[in-house]
Amino acid sequence: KDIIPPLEQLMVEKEGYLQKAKIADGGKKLRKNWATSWIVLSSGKIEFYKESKQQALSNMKSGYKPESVDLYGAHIEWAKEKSSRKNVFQITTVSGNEFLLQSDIDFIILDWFHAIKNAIDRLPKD
Ligand code: I3P
Repeated sequence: KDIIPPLEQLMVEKEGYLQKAKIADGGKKLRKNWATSWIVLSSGKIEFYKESKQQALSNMKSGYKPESVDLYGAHIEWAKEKSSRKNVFQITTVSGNEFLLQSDIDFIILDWFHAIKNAIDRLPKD
């Protein structure tokens, strides 16, 4: 048992740190609160960890679960008007969750934007 790693771990496409703010939950607006998040993109989803995944895995004893975002039917768009910060894009899920992601470093945010957009575009549309 547990010799084979979970399939999702084999399918990680991109991971790294970004600034993240969740601004709506199920369509309900939330107070914006930027924080650093460790972000893991795999085929149909994004996971947000409050710490690195490595740290999170070693803290599993507390039943720690990352916030998971279902990318099926999700939208991604640049969101210049949603923040005073540069390089902000928004992900909106079918369930009405809205996340802003940001990095001061242009190539980092561009790489993330295209990786997530490609992941969404590859998913079946219905
Ligand atoms: C918010 C905080 C955010 C800011 C947001 C403020 O204040 O300063 O960083 O977003 O602006 O309301 P508070 O901490 O008191 O909630 P940006 O950094 O993205 O500009 P906003 O209300 O214009 O979104």
